[in-house]
Amino acid sequence: MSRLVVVSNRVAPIDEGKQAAGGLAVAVLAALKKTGGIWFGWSGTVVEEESQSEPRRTDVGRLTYATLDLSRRDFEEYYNGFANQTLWPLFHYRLGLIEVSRRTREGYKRVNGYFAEKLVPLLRPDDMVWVHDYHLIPFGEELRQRGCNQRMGFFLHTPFPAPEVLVALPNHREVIRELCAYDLVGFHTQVDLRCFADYIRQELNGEVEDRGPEGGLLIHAFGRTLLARAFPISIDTDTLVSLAETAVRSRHSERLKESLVGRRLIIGVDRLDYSKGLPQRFQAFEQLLVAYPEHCNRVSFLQVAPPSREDVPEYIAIKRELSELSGRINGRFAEFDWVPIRYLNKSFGRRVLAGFYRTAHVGLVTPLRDGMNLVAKEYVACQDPDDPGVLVLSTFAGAARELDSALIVNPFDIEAVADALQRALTMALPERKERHAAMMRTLRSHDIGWWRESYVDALTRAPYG
Ligand code: GDG
Repeated sequence: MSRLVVVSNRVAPIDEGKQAAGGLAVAVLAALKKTGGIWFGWSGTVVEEESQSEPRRTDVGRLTYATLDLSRRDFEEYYNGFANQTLWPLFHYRLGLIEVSRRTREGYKRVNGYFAEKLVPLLRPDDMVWVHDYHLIPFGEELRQRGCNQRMGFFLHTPFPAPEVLVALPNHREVIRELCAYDLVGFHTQVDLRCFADYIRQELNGEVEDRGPEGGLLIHAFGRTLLARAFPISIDTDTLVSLAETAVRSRHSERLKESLVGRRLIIGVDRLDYSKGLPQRFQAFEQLLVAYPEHCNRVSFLQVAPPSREDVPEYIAIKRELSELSGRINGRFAEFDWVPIRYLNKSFGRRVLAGFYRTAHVGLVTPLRDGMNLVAKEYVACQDPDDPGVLVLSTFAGAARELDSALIVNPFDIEAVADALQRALTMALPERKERHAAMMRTLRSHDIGWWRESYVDALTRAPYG
């Protein structure tokens, strides 16, 4: 069996206790543990000098971590610049937020070339290379230019935008050419896949062959043939179920329950990112208290929001906005013995979170755009099947395609989200159980193992040309 070489911007800290908050880290570690191989990427360290070092290698069982540091300039141009100020807002349909600069685009290409250069000596001829996310789109082409002909796959963790949005990027054609250097390109949903196919047809006059619902699309463009397919990412369902069963009796969960003194709890857990719709979510909770005042002093909203990308101006702005908003809403509604919004800018361990999810009566997941959203799936998996909470989920999260027994909302429609919260808080047990059971069937048949196996299986069958 071929080794798997996973390449991602960040390699999760080797000490799992310190595991980064991002969804990618959680998913990839679960995938690599089974196959063994290499996990290659940025160490997370920024160094002041410009010199290019060799990868740092650490072996843990059958898994090798190989990491590189980034110089200050590389970090600014590649990570903060093109990846997070151009591609991230673009792929999340936020054209008003994109920064376009040749300097950061060149920095992005330079770092991808540097990473490829350092991976080449570690590769074996029959390895399969699996590259993750928008930071590393040119990585495959950079490897090919260095003579690598291994099977190469790419998986995009964000949405893929409609071509009408993508063309706002000055060098969009070049970016798509880079994407077409892979043998397999994976997206979360059929919607993303359709947007990609639309671009290939409309902008490149490329050919798209439909291989049926599970088979994906064969793309002929730039003189190559590749397979594009949807692989909705998921969670380690069984592990989360058992984690939540024990975590709910932990000290943290007990403390949370005691602090509620019989009140009900709505929970949100998100990286502090403008794509997650947090201001609208806070306003929807405020609207619930206005429209249904019986919930005043009866319901609390716990929002866990660990800070993210703190060097990027838009993230500084959203953090300030949320502090002001939570302060204003709490000032307006709080009682001497009740604070409506508990807004926490910090992260918790996975176990603690699992206990919090299970304690909460409503999971509120309302991104304005999201590739998948693993929190939605985690919330469902952590519920007590005999007395489950209700998931309120944005229609713009990839997860809404699968979790259609959630209460699906438009996150821009604040009054409708408040109404959905009211419905969730008053839903009778039989309906809650039925909705939960339907979603659990999906999460059990399509867990993280299914995602990894179906992707790796498709990559094993490459090349498609
Ligand atoms: C990207 C895409 C896609 C959050 N706070 C804490 C914590 N988390 C964990 C959650 C969940 C993960 O982080 C977040 O994953 P999401 O999927 O919700 O969102 P992104 O970080 O934006 O992930 C997304 C994903 O990649 C995978 O492809 O679904 O669409 O944007 O697992 O539980 N974990 C811990 N403490 C926290 O405070 N331990």
